Amino acid sequence: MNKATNIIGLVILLALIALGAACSGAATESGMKVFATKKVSDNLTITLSGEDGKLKNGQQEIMLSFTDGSGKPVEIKAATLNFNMPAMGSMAEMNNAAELTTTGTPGQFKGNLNIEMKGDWIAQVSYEGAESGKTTISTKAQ
Ligand SMILES: [Cu+2]
Repeated sequence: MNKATNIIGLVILLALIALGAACSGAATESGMKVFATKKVSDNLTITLSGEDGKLKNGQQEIMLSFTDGSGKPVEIKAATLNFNMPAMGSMAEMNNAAELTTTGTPGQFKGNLNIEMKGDWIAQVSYEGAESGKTTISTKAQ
């Protein structure tokens, strides 16, 4: 094979990889994969996603998304996200809040988060905008 054929081959390979990534299931726009979801109403579904499709023990980036029944973004202007673990025996209640920042997509927030231990965490979400309220979603850190 000459150089030109090699380059064309490489370009085709990269295009196929990009296509494969775009088609993989449950991936969000950001390339993150869903680990928890809650349908609050016909007009609102809340989705939590992460790099490996799971909530991890430790420092990580996550995504909090608000969409309607057809998967379109819902205009949420402000949101908070806290992960709570109730007291267990001698261990006090734990709260790990995500530091949220807005993205180019309305209703989609990026979150910086440090989960202190593996186990069951209750994601506490509050939101204001086209829809306002608060809810909880069960999650598990692995
Ligand atoms: Cu704990």
